[in-house]
Amino acid sequence: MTFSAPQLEQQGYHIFRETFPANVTRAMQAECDRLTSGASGAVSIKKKDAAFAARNVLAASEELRSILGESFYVACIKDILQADAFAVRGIVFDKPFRANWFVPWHQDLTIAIKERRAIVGFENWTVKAGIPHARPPAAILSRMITLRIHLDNTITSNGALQIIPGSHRNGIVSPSEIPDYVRRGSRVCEVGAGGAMLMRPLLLHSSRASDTSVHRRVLHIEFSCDELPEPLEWKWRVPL
Ligand SMILES: O=C(O)CCC(=O)C(=O)O
Repeated sequence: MTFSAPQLEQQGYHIFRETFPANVTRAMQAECDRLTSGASGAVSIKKKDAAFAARNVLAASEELRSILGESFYVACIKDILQADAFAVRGIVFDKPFRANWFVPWHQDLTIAIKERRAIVGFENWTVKAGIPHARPPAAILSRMITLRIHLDNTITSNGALQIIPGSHRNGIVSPSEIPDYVRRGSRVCEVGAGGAMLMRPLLLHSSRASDTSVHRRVLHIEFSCDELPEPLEWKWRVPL
């Protein structure tokens, strides 16, 4: 096992050497394609009629829950977040030729919540795919962890994630500070099919559009161990 918790805390990310067996990766690819094409329960996100993502994939897929629940990666997350960790959001991202996209440098600052209520510390309410989202206090974000499972070889040319090591350690970064962080140096996270990485949602990250027609499917799952203050509730709270 290659995982080291102190390194994750220092750098804000970890790329595993372990991978899923090829047959399990193929099963996840097929399941994620089914969800991205709008299988019941998942919300397919499209651009010009081509789907490039699906939300709500964990709640919609017993198969993914079962593969992940038995995986080495989730055992690691339970260890980091302590036994009562649960998944709070699951998204599949692809960068298909007809619906390519990029994202500028940012931190993941919002969580999905069942119902909007005015609670101190929960700000910037928005609605994504019909679901209320808000920015919670930084303490909640700083304890969360994201698992990204790569279903294709993900390299610079098909839009691999770029990150700024250590940028998660100062809480929420204001947009005017981002150029300084970028000058300190970024890294491209190339990961093979069936491989995975962990990252803290407060780690600054971005990704370029794909230059190829090769799939770049990533199953992105966010975990927490915090209950929200009443009456707020996580929109999804999937034990794995
Ligand atoms: O998958 C990617 O390339 C980026 C996704 C992203 O920025 C995000 O999850 O916030």
